[in-house]
Amino acid sequence: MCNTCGCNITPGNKHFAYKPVEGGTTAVSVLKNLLAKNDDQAVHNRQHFDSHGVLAINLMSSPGSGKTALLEATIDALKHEFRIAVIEGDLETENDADRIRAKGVPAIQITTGSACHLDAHMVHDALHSLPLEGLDILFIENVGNLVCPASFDLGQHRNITLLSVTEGDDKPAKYPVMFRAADAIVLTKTDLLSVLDDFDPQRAERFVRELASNAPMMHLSARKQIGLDVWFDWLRQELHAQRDRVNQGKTARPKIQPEGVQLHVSTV
Ligand SMILES: Nc1nc2c(ncn2[C@@H]2O[C@H](COP(=O)(O)OP(=O)(O)OP(=O)(O)O)[C@@H](O)[C@H]2O)c(=O)[nH]1
Ligand SMILES: [Zn+2]
Ligand SMILES: [Zn+2]
Ligand SMILES: [Zn+2]
Repeated sequence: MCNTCGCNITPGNKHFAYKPVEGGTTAVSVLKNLLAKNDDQAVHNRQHFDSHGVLAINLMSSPGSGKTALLEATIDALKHEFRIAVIEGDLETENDADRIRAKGVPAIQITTGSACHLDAHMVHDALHSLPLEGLDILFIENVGNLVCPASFDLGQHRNITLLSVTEGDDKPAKYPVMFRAADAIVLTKTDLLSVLDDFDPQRAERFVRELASNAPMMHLSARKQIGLDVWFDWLRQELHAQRDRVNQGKTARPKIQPEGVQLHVSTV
């Protein structure tokens, strides 16, 4: 069905995809249907989060950019201030969830098999195993992938895109869909800037602004604990905003990008 990367059929949505289809149904229409079903599920997930006053944040980046390391540093610093839980997405292994649990915070691992992103159905299955009652912030660490996760609403309120200095400062230009989906961008591993003299943070930011994005960019090193306060303040501010929305019966949707169909069906 997905003749580009095969990632559209996930453990969460395969019951929709493998229903008998009517004659003349194309891959594009099946995929559009899956994305519509995903969006319905995402709305339901967001209702779960809002009804418990939880702020849900989706972390996206290429593999190894430092998502789990940032979560570990965040939990170390904030676990007495906020009640935090994590949903971890990976193709295989329970490793990231084990790292989070070692910090004393509940974590649910979703192993996606061949699917290179999380979808709203997988997140729904996970969130019913989490103690949402009394939770302040739920982090969802998406599968390491700088393309597909940007097009799937999981029910989160905000998207964070991470860019590590080891990846090159041109990534916002080469992967515009992902960087346009970011409500905030985190430049990670800045402790390595002194040895990576070809990474220019200002150039990276210029590429982001060329995408007409005004997302704040935070520069930090989870390893060396540099620049983390700005990130923590952003989280505090977002949690405050989420509580105000909940009190007013409102919600917030992140900057999901609509390119999912085109990205996944090369014949479109
Ligand atoms: N120097 C340095 N290394 C870091 C930093 N943050 C993470 N790393 C290293 O980068 C590697 C990948 O970090 P992870 O936190 O596992 O990255 P991830 O994005 O969660 O990876 P996936 O879940 O596989 O996509 C590990 O070896 C980390 O120790 C940092 O701030 N500075
Ligand atoms: Zn894909
Ligand atoms: Zn990770
Ligand atoms: Zn439900």
